[in-house]
Amino acid sequence: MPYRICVLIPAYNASKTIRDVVAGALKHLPKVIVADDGSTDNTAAAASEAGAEVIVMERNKGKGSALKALFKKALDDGYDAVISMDADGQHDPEEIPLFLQANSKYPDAVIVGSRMHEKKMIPRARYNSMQIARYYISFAANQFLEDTQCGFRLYPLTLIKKIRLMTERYATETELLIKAGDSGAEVRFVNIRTIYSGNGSHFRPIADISHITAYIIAYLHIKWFIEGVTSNNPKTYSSQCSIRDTLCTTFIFQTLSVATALPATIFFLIEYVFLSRLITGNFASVRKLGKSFATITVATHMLPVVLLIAIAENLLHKSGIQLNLLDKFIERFYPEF
Ligand SMILES: Nc1nc2c(ncn2[C@@H]2O[C@H](COP(=O)(O)OP(=O)(O)O)[C@@H](O)[C@H]2O)c(=O)[nH]1
Ligand SMILES: [Mg+2]
Repeated sequence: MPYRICVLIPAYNASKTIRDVVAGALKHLPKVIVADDGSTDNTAAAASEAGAEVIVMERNKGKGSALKALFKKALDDGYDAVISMDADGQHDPEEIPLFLQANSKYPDAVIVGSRMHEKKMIPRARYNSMQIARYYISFAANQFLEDTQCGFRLYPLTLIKKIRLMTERYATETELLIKAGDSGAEVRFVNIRTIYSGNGSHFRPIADISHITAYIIAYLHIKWFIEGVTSNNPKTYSSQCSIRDTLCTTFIFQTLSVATALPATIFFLIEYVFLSRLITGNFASVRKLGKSFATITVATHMLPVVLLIAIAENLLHKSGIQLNLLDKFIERFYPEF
């Protein structure tokens, strides 16, 4: 059987752009499936006219739900891998071959588009939050991840089958990277163009960032709790443990995790330093990455400071004073590794 790959596009009110995205993708792969997620414009008709198969979802449920429906469809249709793309023109279909080439070299890896090499093209606040997010998501995924927020990706479906997705909206793509990495998969990157097309965004900065942040912290608390008391155990995710999956998305657990994030890192630091005498190789993922818990603890305690600097810079900016402390601060405490 030949290796089959299709393109998946979650779409919501994207009638202006979906036609070109579908037509562009069909130049490189024979099958494009679009999930029209309760759009109120003619996204579904435009996608279908351009040659895509369209799954129509009655009510808008967000990108995560659409992705889950698309994965299910691709699995049912017997594909081996899928390429996900945004519907709004931010991903250039001409770059699909980059993913195909990477996939032929690394068939078991998730391949993610990275825009981080084009810092100047990304709005500053977005870039800064992406740097902080990737610092923590990298720890959760057991490897440094260049760009954690790009939706242009290739996923082998054998891997998707092993992951239970629990989150909604934009958090699902973060959950995918974390669970793929923490179950032992490799995540590789290909540089893609950064396109901010001015087609608007459905991303709600406060609600969606809070949602993603709460998930990451809840996940890391459970991961570090397990790793703190186990020896040489860096890969902690398995879909067989459904209780853990449920806990990570439970509102009370997420709230408690966020509220205790600062003292919890100190607790983990103590475990990292002292418990390691009894349990050799505890916090295996952190050690494997060549990091110490001391740096994570400092970084986490700097988060309220980052927030204060961001607020101060904003206020000063409004009074005409341009200050640029934040970028250096973030590079110092949330570096690449
Ligand atoms: N199916 C579905 N897709 C969505 C929804 N919101 C966003 N998307 C998809 O996710 C992509 C990125 O969303 P967008 O709002 O542009 O976020 P941004 O590019 O990160 O600012 C869009 O191009 C759509 O493909 C939604 O509610 N439902
Ligand atoms: Mg967009």
